Amino acid sequence: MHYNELKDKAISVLNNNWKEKFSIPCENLYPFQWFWDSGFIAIGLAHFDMKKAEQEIKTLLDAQWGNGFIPHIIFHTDTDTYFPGPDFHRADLHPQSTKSYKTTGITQPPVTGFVLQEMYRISKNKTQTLAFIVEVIDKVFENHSYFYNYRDPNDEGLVYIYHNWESGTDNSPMWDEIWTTMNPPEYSFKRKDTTHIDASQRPSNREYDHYLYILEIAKEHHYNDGKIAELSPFLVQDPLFNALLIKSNACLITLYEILGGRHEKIDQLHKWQEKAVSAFNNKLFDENLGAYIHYDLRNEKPLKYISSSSFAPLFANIPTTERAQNMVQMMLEKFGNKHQYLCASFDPTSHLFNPKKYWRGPVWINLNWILYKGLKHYNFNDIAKRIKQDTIELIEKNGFYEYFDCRKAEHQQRNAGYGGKNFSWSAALLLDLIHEHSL
Ligand code: 2M8
Repeated sequence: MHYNELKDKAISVLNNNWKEKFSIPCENLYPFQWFWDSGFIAIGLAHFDMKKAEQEIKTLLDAQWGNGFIPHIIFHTDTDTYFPGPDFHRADLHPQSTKSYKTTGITQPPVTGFVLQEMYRISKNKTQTLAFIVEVIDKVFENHSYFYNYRDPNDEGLVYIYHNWESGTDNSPMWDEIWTTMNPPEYSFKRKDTTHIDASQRPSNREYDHYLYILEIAKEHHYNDGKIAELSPFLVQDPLFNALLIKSNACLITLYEILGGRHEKIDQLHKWQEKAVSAFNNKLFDENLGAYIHYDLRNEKPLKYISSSSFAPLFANIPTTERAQNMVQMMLEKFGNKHQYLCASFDPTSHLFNPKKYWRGPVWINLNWILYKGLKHYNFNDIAKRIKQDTIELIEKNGFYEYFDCRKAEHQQRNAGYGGKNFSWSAALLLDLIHEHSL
């Protein structure tokens, strides 16, 4: 297929998922606006309709709470085709939650800072795009303030997530150890996702019990951050989440410098950044594994597993060049043999790896995009090129699925794209990748 044809298809996926002032990730499975999806989608929209890209971000930030928090889902419509919906989440229990929208009381990886910079890079009318950035940038800064003020109880420079849905990598085997420390009740609830998608590709009901239990505890305390830090059975410092926050800090600094003035904000961002990068390198790097890992703050122990999140620090310029070289070596050894597409979401050499199930192994386009940018930044051009080509090939062969089998053999006889179809961020980030002619 010629790139132009692929590009047209991607644009039509995004246009079909556009709902007047925001985008849904895909029809049926995800009928609302999601935080980090919106960010990636805006990057794609910026390539052919900057006004829509701006609107996507404005709508997202319009749902920001009084304390700077941005919710992970904004329930724009009243459909009951998704569980758990607003009546379960009850974000209104928090005194500073938005009164204008129904939302969740959990968040997602803070992509907005780097998304603004990507939009500026893509823009053909920089003056107009800067006018938009002036309108929204302080809200993103307030969001970062929220994280450093409320999500870093030991003042380490690393923020925690209190729910696996906050990580974005919802069903990663990473969390399995944490589930063994909890014993939630067996809730009776009606899953909606498994009416749209083959249940073997989604989390189990028992896993959902854990997800709901954490929310029940947060609700019981009206989503009070102090209480959550004290009581939530899930409290994790996640390298993907923190790397995206650090990348977004850096992008806010660049954008504020372009805008001029705002010295206090720039100083504050530098302070957060210095502390964050050093804590990240000291606490989240495991010398024996040679990889960045998650840290279980509740049980005070590192989670010693390698996943695609382990390589996200490349995107935020966190490792030294020497460390980055070792990371790439390991990526090639574990994730990159010639029978596999890059990059599986979980260590393919682990017994916990499952190439068909949600975040337990398949390739995800947003992570590939993050890794591609990171590898290019460090001039690992061959492997960056391979990730880009693999990403394009997976979509060309299968269509714009939510996730893909990393085993090349699986793609020979049949379709090996899984989860939702016509998935927005797969289309959006493909547009961005094919737009860059080099590599
Ligand atoms: C998936 O998560 C939602 C819950 O947030 C779900 O499974 O219902 C994840 O892949 C998440 O990262 C993504 O933002 C969301 C929408 O695409 O779907």
